Amino acid sequence: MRIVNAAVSVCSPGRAFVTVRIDTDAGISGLGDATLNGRELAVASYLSEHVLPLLEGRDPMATEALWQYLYRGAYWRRGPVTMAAIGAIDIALWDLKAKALDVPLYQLLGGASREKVRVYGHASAGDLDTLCEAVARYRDMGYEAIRIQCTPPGVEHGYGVGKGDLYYEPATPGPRPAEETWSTAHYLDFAPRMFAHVRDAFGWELHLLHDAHHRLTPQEAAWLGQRLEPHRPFWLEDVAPAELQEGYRLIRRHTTVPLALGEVFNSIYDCRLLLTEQLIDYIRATPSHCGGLSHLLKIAHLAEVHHIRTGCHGPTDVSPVAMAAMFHFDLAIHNFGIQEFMRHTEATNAVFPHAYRFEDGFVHPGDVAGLGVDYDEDLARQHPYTPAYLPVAYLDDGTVHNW
Ligand code: GCO
Ligand code: MG
Repeated sequence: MRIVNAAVSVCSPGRAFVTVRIDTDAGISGLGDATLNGRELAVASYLSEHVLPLLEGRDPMATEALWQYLYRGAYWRRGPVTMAAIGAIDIALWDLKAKALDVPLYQLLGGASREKVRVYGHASAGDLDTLCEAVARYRDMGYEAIRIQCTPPGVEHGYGVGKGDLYYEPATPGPRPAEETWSTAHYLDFAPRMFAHVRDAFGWELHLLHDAHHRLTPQEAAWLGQRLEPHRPFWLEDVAPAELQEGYRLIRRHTTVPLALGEVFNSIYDCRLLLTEQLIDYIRATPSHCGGLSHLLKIAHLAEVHHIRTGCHGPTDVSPVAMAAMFHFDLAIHNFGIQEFMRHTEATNAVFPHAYRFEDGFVHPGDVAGLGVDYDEDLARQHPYTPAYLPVAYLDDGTVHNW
């Protein structure tokens, strides 16, 4: 079997997605997701100008050799654009390989290590009572694990707070990013009260997660971790930026709160120290941003040796193609922890019909050969690309902060 064609397309059924399709002379095709929120066209052009033309005539079953060819062959290593491009090709090749062998993809990743994949949903609101209503809604849908986000009083914009009941979309269409203001002092005062309020209302029946979205320093994160310990969060996510991996030593020394990190990581080198020194508990790297399944498997195996579990990033800005790749991966690997599952809109699901199914707080990837996802290209063409940016955050004196 040989690759005869590889193409990339960008569409916006509610939000933007970058999709790769690889075709073979055997009539089998594979799909990959190259979406990089707010930077979609950079990856699309990296693919169409520099990567896709290299694939024609190659053996699509040689997933590892092709990965190394694209990674080492570029000379310029790593980075979000390169790794999203390689990730999309890799996911498409695994889809193709599983279709060629007529098995659901998880069978090639070790087979099922569990019956189903535990996912967490997103409850968010502008005040605590509405937050509890959102938590109850997710609980009633069967979720056992729920992320709680609430705008702190005194903060103009809270990140992670959805605009509708079930859908969360941080990027806004337009030629420039939205501007938001942030106050760490107000947030630190509020976050422990938010946990206490939700625990009072729901007791210990739910796993509660929370995302600090890179807004704190390691010292502030340590302070927060200590105050959240009595409420036993499932995890505290992205408490501080992690370019300085050593910074997490300080957080770790001061709190036992479980730490999750890595949704913006694009290679194993972003987390080598975090994993080998056991500075985190959950690694959030995701296949479409981190070199595909071939590379993510290596990260997961290194994590396993160090008692760290996975918790892949699964926001709306990852298409159903990469979501399916995660569900197969989650079902198969031993050190799976939890999977983020933000719901896509109906418009997105119509463009990417899929076999994975949510039931009572768990997802199963389905038993269709390959990933179990299709791409309706005619429908996709009816949703032309709409540029959108993630917001930029400022402190109240005008200093740029981490969004
Ligand atoms: C999460 C994330 C996302 C990001 C988004 C940026 O935990 O799901 O923090 O909501 O903000 O993926 O593109
Ligand atoms: Mg996050």
